[in-house]
Formats: sequence, structure tokens, C-alpha cells
Amino acid sequence: MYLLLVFVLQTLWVSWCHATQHYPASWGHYDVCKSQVYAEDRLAWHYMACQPEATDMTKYLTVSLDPPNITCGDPPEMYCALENPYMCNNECDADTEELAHPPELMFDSEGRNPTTFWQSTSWKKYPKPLQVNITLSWNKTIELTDDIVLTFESGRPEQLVLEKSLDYGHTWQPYQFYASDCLDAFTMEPKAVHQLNPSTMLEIICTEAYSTGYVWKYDKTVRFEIKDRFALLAGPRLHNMASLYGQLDTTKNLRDFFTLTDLRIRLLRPATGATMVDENNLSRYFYAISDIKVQGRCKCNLHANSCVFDKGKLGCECEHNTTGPDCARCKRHYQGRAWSMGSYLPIPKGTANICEYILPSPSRHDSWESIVLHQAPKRDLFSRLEDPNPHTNKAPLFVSTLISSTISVEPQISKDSPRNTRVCDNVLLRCQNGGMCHHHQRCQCLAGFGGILCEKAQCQGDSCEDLQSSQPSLHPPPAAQTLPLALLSLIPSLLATRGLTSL
Ligand SMILES: *[C@@H]1O[C@H](CO)[C@@H](O)[C@H](O)[C@H]1NC(C)=O
Ligand SMILES: *[C@@H]1O[C@H](CO)[C@@H](O)[C@H](O)[C@H]1NC(C)=O
Ligand SMILES: *[C@@H]1O[C@H](CO)[C@@H](O)[C@H](O)[C@H]1NC(C)=O
Ligand SMILES: *[C@@H]1O[C@H](CO)[C@@H](O)[C@H](O)[C@H]1NC(C)=O
Ligand SMILES: CC(=O)N[C@H]1CO[C@H](CO)[C@@H](O)[C@@H]1O
Ligand SMILES: [Ca+2]
Repeated sequence: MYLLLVFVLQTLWVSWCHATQHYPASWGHYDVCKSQVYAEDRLAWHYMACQPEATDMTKYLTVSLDPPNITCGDPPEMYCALENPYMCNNECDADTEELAHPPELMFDSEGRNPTTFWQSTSWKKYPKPLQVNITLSWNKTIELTDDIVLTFESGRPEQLVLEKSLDYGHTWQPYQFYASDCLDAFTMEPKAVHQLNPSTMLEIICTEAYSTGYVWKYDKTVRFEIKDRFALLAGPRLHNMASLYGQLDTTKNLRDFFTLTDLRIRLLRPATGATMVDENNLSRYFYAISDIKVQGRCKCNLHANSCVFDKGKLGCECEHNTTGPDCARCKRHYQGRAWSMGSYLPIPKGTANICEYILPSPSRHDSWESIVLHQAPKRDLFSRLEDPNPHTNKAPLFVSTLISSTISVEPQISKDSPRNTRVCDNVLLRCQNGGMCHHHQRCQCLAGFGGILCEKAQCQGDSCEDLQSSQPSLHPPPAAQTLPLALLSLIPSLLATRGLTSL
């Protein structure tokens, strides 16, 4: 008996350890942009990738309907229940507060009884389609972090399309199609998200799971399954977030898929509950939505941990000397290095990729010494190099600040490798676990590591877990080897462009 108890306790302990080990990186991480650390007996800033917390984004949107007069109640109208044409006690009157159903009621907090909802006019003009666009606009790029959930008070529509815009409503792309018969409505084969795999995870599908007619009383929601798509990369309980973050860092398509400025719900055909529409009582057919859930965060390119809503406008509170609503560029005088978004890797703190101060262009008479002296104290970038032996670090640091300054005054050096196709960079050390950056295009990993940024330990079974749990600390490539090599390759261009031949 006692033994059994011990055994049970131990099993619980082991599974608890397993669980805590596997859920370290939820979407709530990356909440700090910088912290002060003691380095060489003085306070220095340590910069990290950061993003705002995920929150209820429906508080910050504006909603518009097309056609604009599609909301019920003007003139007042009586509605009948879909399942019973003799039950007609649903009255809509825009001029009476208790009987009005304006669009705001899709975004108030639910949970009270009776529910509050927006309602459309009925399908009076049948057989002309009853079509409504509900457009939600943020006037800011946001990133979805959880499922979009629409709750219908009427039957769920027989046809609807969820669309999104990435450019403030200029162009639209479908996100997902919903129909009781996908082939008939959109000539698409019905599919479910769980039928997708990592290579098809961005496929736009048509689903029949949310349009069932008769059982609507028991399920009123229509979902866009964000989490199920994340799970295709991060595993069923999102336990391998490192894999998802690694992919998000390097795959623009994937980032863009979950990014938007506007959402549009295109209601194309209301619930009819049968194959035939009852033309004698069209008051049974209409749309009514009680709630819309959109969880997400402002997109700040990993350069801000807060986003403020000021004068009706969302904006990132940019750090790392970046600016703009999405922190998508460097502040004036801080374009010392091409702007780049922060990186989720290495987990858990990421890489800040701060904007660097532009140094005044040195005049022709400046010697190497004066350039170097001018910049020697500026080494924030390398404060991450936690080499226990300061002496091995000194020289490469010195040299590397020179390299970054060279790039800043000689923009043509970086021209031949456009910034957005760069995978890695030996100066920023984005390859991990000792990997070396090859032509900014790929990381050459050390034996035992794989993945685009060498972030994955290649291992099997149990030994894997040890490697991965010890992985978060950054293992810099031996600086003394890489940086002088980089310098050597730069010397010809230095000599040619700087007029330093006089040395
Ligand atoms: C809405 O307005 C349009 C013209 O803008 C009109 O043709 C249509 O009949 C109106 N619909 C309703 C339900 O009032
Ligand atoms: C709704 O939006 C689509 C494009 O997203 C557009 O073609 C259509 O005209 C809009 N209006 C209505 C009433 O469907
Ligand atoms: C959107 O934001 C910009 C500022 O970034 C502002 O100028 C513009 O008026 C806003 N548009 C709307 C429709 O609120
Ligand atoms: C049809 O709708 C009207 C209201 O428009 C209602 O009075 C009537 O009872 C409904 N049912 C039938 C079967 O006509
Ligand atoms: C991250 C970073 O480099 N921050 C600097 C931005 O610029 C101001 C001065 O404008 C500095 O004080 C910050 O340290
Ligand atoms: Ca409501």
C-alpha cells in the first residue's frame, strides 16, 4: 500500500517535471525589452527581444457594415423563429433601446442574460442573396494569438467567408471558407485543420464543421482555428514552441499568415434549416451575432513590450531606438546598421537587434586609432558574449566594433545582400550553438545541431531532453576565430573606399 503511494507520487512528480519542462515558452514570454546588468564593474544595458502581451483586440477596433442600412429595426420588423414559423415574437426597433440590435452588441461583454446581439434585416428580397460584410479595422498591424470565435444568435450561416487585409483594407485575401456544402458553394473539397500538416499549414480551406443546419441550437460558434495551426509546428499541446519561434523568425509567409490590419466576415447565405426556403415567411431568415472574439497583440517587430491606445489609435511604444507604429524602422541618427526585426531566438530571451547610433563620418585625415578610440566604449551589442576570460575577448571586440562602424559609413558593403533575405549574420551571432553564418544565407552547424539557426539539438530519445533544456544559453562561436576572418575579407574594400592607402 505504502509502496503504491510512493509509486503514484513519484509518477506524479515525474509527469509534473515533464510538464513544466515542456511548457516553458508560452506566448506570454518576451515581456522585457531591456534590463540593467553589471558588466566589468559598471552598469550596462542588456537588450532583449520583446513583444506586448496578447489581449482582447475587440476593444480597439472600428466596425463597419456593408450595406450600411442592413441592421434591423428601421422600419421596425417582427421576426419568426427558424424552426417554428408560428413563433414570431422577436421584434426589432432601432428607435427603442431594448429592441434595437446595433453592431456594438457584438463586442460588449457577454455572460449576462438575455444575450445582446447585432441583427440584420430579414431576407425580404429573396431570391436576391442576403449578403452582409462586417469589417473590423484596427488601423494597425496586429498578430493573432488565439482562435477567432463568432457566436451566432441566429442559426449559423450556410455560407460565409472570413477574409483579412494586411494593407489597411486595400486588398483582401480569404482566410477560411465555411459552408454546409463546400463543393456546391465554393467548388472546394471540404477539409478540416487537423487534416493539414506542417508543409500545408498555411492552406486556405473550406470547412463544413460550422454550418450544420438543424443542430444549431446546441452549437452557435464559428471558429477560425489559429491554435490548431500553431500546433502543426509546435506539437499538440504547443510543447515545442522553439520550433514555432524558429520558423516564425525565418519564414515571412508564416509571420504574415497570422498578421493583419483588418478582418472581414462576409455573410453570404443565412441559415435556412432545410433545403427549401419558405417563401411565404421570409421573416425566419436573418443573421444575428452576439459575440466576436479576436485575441492578439500589436505587431511591434519584437521591439516593444507595450502598445497604447491613444486618441483612438493603437501604437507600439518602441524601444531599441526604433520608431513608427510597428517599430519598423530605426530612429533618426540611429541607422548605423540596417533595421531588422528582433529575433525570437535563442529562447527564452531572443535577440534585440537594436538600432545603432550613426557615427559622424570620419574625415579623410582620421587615422585608424581615432576611429577605434571613438567607438571603443560602444559595445552593447557584445554584452551577450559572456566569455569567462575577458582577455580572449578584448581583441575581437575591438576589431568587431570597427567592422560595424565600417558598415555604417559604407552602405555599399551591405548592398549586395538585401537585409530581408538575410538569414544570419556573424556580427549578430544569430546562428546558435556554435554555428557559423555562411554568406548571410545559412548557418553551418556544428555536429549534433540542426535547424535553420542550428537551434535544434539533433538527438534521439531521452538524451534529447537534456540537450534541449540546457540549450537556451547562447554558445557564441569562438569569436577569436570568426571575427578576424571577417575583417580580413573586408580589408580590400576598406582600403579601396576609405582612402586609407596612405597608411
Ligand atoms: C438600403 O439602402 C439602399 C440604397 O442605398 C436601398 O436600395 C435599400 O433598399 C435599403 N435597404 C433597406 C433594407 O432599407
Ligand atoms: C463585401 O466585400 C467584398 C470583397 O471583400 C466585395 O466584393 C463586396 O462587394 C462587398 N459588399 C457586399 C455587400 O458583399
Ligand atoms: C490611421 O492611422 C493614421 C496614423 O497612423 C491616421 O493618420 C489615420 O487617420 C488613421 N485612419 C483612420 C481611419 O482612423
Ligand atoms: C409568417 O410571418 C408573419 C409575420 O411576418 C407572422 O405573422 C406569421 O404568423 C408567420 N407564419 C406563417 C405560417 O405565416
Ligand atoms: C537601445 C539603445 O541603444 N538605446 C539608446 C537610444 O538612444 C538614447 C539616446 O537618444 C540612448 O540613451 C539609449 O541608450
Ligand atoms: Ca453581445
